Amino acid sequence: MSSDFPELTNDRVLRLCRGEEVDRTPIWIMRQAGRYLSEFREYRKKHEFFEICRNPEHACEVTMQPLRRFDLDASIIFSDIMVIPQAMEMECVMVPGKGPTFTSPLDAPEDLDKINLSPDVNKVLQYVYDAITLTRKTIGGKQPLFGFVGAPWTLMAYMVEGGGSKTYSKAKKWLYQFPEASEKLLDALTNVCIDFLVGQARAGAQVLQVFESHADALSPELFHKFTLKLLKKIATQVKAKLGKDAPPVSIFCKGGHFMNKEFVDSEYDIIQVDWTISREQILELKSKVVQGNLDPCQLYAPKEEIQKAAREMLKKFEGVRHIANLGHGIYPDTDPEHLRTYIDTVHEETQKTQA
Ligand code: 1CP
Repeated sequence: MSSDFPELTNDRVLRLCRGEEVDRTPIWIMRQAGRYLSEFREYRKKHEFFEICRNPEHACEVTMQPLRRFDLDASIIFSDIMVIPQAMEMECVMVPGKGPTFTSPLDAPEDLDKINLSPDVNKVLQYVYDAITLTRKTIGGKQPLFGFVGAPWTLMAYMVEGGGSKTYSKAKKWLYQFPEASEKLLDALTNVCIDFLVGQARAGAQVLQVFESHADALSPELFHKFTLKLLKKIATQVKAKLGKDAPPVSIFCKGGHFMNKEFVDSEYDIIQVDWTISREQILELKSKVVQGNLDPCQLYAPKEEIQKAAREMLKKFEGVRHIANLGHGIYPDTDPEHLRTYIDTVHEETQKTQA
């Protein structure tokens, strides 16, 4: 499979994961393809969001957009975490100004009978694999390509809430009121995540990231009871199924301070952290590659402030194998030139001069 792909010339991210030296700190940006780019907004005028996801040429084009603009060290396939609930036969549409919205969210345990808990993702989500294969060829080895999934709890939260929520109280109600049905759904989602990540790696993804974007809604008790073992299982099974060809796997528990260190003892290679954690907490993760963590709102500041903040962030990660990123996705009203300042500062500050 991989012999058909161009040779990877920028392997900084993969070198870090192997524990090798790098000439500068690599950087990529969560949601680097998206609405803050005028070329993306133009593209979106012509094509509906999920139409872009489902068409490999479109998905490839928008994945390439930030790579043409900035000196990035990784790319991430253009898709969305909602493709898994869609594969499970739940209708999810992108509502302008609101985000992904489910037409019939899960209301009660009986609703689990109305969805497909074990879809054949290799068939239904083949379009993502095709997008990955085409995009990796198109990138031509200039950056490695990330594949990704939404983690089971985060997906369940959207499937029950029907969309974004401030409190996730409906989804948490399931955990407290219907623990068995919740476990049934979370287990099913875990199996789908595993199959889908394995498929993405076979299609050409060179790193895999698991997004637990709503970790912050969980108490330590709920986290331990419902999700930690599933998140660990995802990494273990993906690695077991792929054997020596397994790419590095990354975990992001947004807002989950107490959770990060649970992954030190796991098969994850990279731990992504948000902007709220301290140097002490970063150092606890030192045996892994740590990815993050500038506050995306920092990019609203004047350029000199961004440079200063980037330098301070780099200091927080000193002595740690570090992939620079933001602490969450870039916001749509960010000035792309401010992002450029961040990217270039990370490179300039960390570039090792040749002896
Ligand atoms: O470059 C890239 O990163 C683009 C690919 C990408 C990824 C990795 C998109 C495109 N979405 C995602 C992941 C994703 N989607 C996550 C995990 C990361 C995170 O926490 O940000 C989540 C939670 C979603 C769900 C989602 N999709 C939301 C949030 C909803 C909410 O209120 O909680 C939104 C607004 C979307 C839409 C979306 N996905 C991606 C883009 C570019 C957009 C904007 C929509 C548009 O163009 O109309």
